[in-house]
Amino acid sequence: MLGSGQLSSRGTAYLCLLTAIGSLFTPALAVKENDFKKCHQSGFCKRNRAYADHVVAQGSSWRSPYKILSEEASFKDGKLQADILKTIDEQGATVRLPITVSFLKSGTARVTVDEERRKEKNIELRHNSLARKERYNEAEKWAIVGGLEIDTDAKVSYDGNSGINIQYGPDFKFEADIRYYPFSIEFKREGTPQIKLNDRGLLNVEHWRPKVEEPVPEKKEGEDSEEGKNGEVEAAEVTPSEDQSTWWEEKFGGNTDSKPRGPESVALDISFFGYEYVYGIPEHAGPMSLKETRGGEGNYNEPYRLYNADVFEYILDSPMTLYGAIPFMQAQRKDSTVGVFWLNGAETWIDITKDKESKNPLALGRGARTNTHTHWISEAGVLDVFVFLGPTPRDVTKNYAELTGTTAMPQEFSLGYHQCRWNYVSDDDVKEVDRKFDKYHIPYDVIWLDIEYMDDRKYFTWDPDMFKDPISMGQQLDSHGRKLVTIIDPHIKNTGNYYVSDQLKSKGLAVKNKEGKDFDGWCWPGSSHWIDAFNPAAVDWWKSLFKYDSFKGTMENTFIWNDMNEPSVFNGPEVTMPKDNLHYGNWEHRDVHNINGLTFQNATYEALLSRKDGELRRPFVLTRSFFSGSQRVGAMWTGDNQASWEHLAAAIPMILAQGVSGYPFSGADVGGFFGNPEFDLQSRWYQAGAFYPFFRGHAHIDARRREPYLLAEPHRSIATAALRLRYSLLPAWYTAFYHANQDNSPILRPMYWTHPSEESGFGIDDQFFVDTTGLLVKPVVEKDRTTADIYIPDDEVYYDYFTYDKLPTNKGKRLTVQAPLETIPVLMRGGHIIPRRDIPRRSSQLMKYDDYTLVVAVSRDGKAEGELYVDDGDTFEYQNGQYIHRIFKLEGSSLTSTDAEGRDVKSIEEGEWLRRMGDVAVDKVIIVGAPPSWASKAEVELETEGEKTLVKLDYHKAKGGKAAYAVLGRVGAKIAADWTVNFV
Ligand code: NBV
Repeated sequence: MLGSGQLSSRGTAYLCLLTAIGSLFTPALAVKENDFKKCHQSGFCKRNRAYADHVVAQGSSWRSPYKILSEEASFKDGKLQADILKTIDEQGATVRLPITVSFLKSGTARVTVDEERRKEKNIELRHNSLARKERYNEAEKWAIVGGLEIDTDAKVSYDGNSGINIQYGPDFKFEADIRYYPFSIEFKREGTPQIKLNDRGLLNVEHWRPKVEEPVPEKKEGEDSEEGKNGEVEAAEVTPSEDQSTWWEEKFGGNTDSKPRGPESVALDISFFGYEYVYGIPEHAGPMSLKETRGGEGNYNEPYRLYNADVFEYILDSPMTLYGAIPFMQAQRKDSTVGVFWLNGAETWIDITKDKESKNPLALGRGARTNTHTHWISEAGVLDVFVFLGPTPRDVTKNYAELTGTTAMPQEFSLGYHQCRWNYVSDDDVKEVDRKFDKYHIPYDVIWLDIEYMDDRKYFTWDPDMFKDPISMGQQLDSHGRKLVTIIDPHIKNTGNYYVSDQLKSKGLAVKNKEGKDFDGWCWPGSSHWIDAFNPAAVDWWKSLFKYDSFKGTMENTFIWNDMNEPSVFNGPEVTMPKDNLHYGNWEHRDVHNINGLTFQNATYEALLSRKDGELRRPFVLTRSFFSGSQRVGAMWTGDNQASWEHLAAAIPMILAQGVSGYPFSGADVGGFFGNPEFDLQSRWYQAGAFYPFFRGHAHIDARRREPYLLAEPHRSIATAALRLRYSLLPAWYTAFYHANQDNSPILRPMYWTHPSEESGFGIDDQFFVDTTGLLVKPVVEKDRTTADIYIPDDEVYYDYFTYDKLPTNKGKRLTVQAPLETIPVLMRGGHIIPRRDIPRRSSQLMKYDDYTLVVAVSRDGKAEGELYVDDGDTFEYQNGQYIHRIFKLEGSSLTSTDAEGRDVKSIEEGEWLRRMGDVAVDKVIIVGAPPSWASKAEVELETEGEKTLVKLDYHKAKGGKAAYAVLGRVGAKIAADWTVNFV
């Protein structure tokens, strides 16, 4: 058995090997910033930034080469179809770029721009490439699951030679003003401009052209052009002279990209008028409110980059890319939220600048306002952008979710605590850790196996010496409701006598290199091939591998972790695949890179759904890499962070950014992946982690053992208290996930999201509300800090969650609370009712039929409301009505529980779970801020199921700073039933 800090000889051998791999292929032990491209090292980013600089330098004399042909533009059935002509040379030759502007029933507008010549496959590929000729147009297939119905009621309010104006959306409050030349689209809400596409004229679609050897000969007349010199575009300026050095080939870090289709980037500027704050576009380690990227004090010099990558030991406060990409941005100003979704799976960069109109004398009288300008640059694919006009954060979140889907209903256990490390070295080791948690009365739900559990690094196998009896391990865990998660990555070891590798090759399901042969690269198992999860046949095959009788040693309580799916390729450019690799349908890797992680997690999700015929249970799959839509198939975590206070602090804005970007099921490695956290850091991390939607402790193979029971006192008790707090609040967490499943609202809600009228909260990203519970949390993330300054966004009353102190709050001001090491700053906002389960148990499953406690935080005007959603937490039976959904209300002198959907619960046919829940009761109600008129009462009347009984009331008068509170004990009302408590 291994104690803290010990490693098996096998573990040590791996370490040496990893170090060796590390020195061969840079990423393994310390990746530096320089291993990843900066904008000037990425040809298309550099060109588009130079283009922007040129345009700015030209000032008002700039004439964009893009123009819509007015006579060919037609608006019909909610769609404008037209061609943009791009003038490409001095002679006025043009290329056609078909544009569609569609208005969707949801009130969302969509603008897509393609390129006629590539669309018609009328181009030549270089180097005998097998790649597709078109611009990639299948991102939609992966990201979008609905919301595309066209609003045929959208109507034209102006149609002329210079442009067309369309009214659409709810009550026709939205308007799209499409100008033909210079081409632009301005979106207005109730007459006020909100968002403008091509406001600054940075639209750039790099059209196809044949490679011409130097010196560049004059273009032959008519080449690339059907329109030739028809006079239409004479006024336009030709694209400024540009750096052609990376048009046909691009080198970085010893790798060469053959670029068979030449330059093909798409770029567009998008301005947000009057909006000072923009959020979203994860994944980056920086503040939630996005910074400017064109230099200046406190700003970045680099654009935000989205190019999913295995960024080892990532740096903080940086626009550098990380493991996942969601090209969705929201903009916020007082009482107004809007957003855009740039649907593109290729490498993407986003520049952000802000201007203050107060500097502009013309703005006098209008007050100072700030505009945010963004510049979106993608390497390839069609230009496809969705525009959301709000007006609330909830509207924008909802509109994005209508397109990309909502958070999957989770396995209930996955909201509990997960214990991971690289690695638990044997089945005995796992059993021992499991026993230790019990010995110290620390709850946990899942133990994880990292990459060392396999035989010779081959997925779907077990190390025959160390994991002799995985089933007995699974059974021990199952005996107290616990689960096992094993890691399965997308690279398959390229070795003989390994059925997975043999099948992958013989069935032709691997990603191909540019010659069309199975791509061979290095990952931690050595030479490997990668499953191409874009291929439906590969997904079918993947499913077959997870069947219980195929992946022997797994059972019903085994779930899966997908790592390295950016994909991470140790010897590839920027630790990933060459861009000229080929995927299913002969799309280049360049086209789909950012979607790759999603396809793999999706394949695993599908596989878990079909492990056994007739078994219909919700999968749990954790992913490192993600794209828009990943929220539908599992959780994500923020990758390889470090055991430092800075990383503890950085995780909060990152998780908030995930939430407001449509992927709320997120967390960071608790304790920090690299290094050994000091005890106080680890304690604080458990306190913060208890409020991550995904709560997992994890550690690098070099790190000392740090399971919470190993902590010295008082730290063990501090971590245990944080874990128990998480478990007691599981009913509230599960209800939060239900909300995320309904409309994808963030689980952790930043101030701007809950209080979009309070500008002073827009920049705050170190505190959050948990769903609709009114719990306002500000984890302490600084060493030796014993107080917390909590921003108060409104006039409501706030109580301390633990002491019931009524706090001296002031709207828009910070409240300082004491937060010694054993304390988590958690406030209850008046007006909410929080469901809890107070009996500490070993796992969430063991709490399944426990009674509830309701904590009522009375508002300033004497009211409160709360919600509970609960189902079996495992199957899809909730889709057949097998759930309990209650609304609790304190109003006047009564507290009631009614069905949240007005269902007649008696008429629901009960399955096994619902039947057992019939016995589960509300045991206790704690009313914080109880009115003084209750002081004289010793009993109150409970009315439920046609009967009236008396319930004991304990009243505690307000004392010192403490609010008055009342406790109803042994209430006994059934959780599934309607009931009323009368306080008169
Ligand atoms: O599987 C090992 C690690 C894992 O512990 C970590 O959480 C991942 O982010 N993994 C990276 C692979 C490292 C490869 C050497």
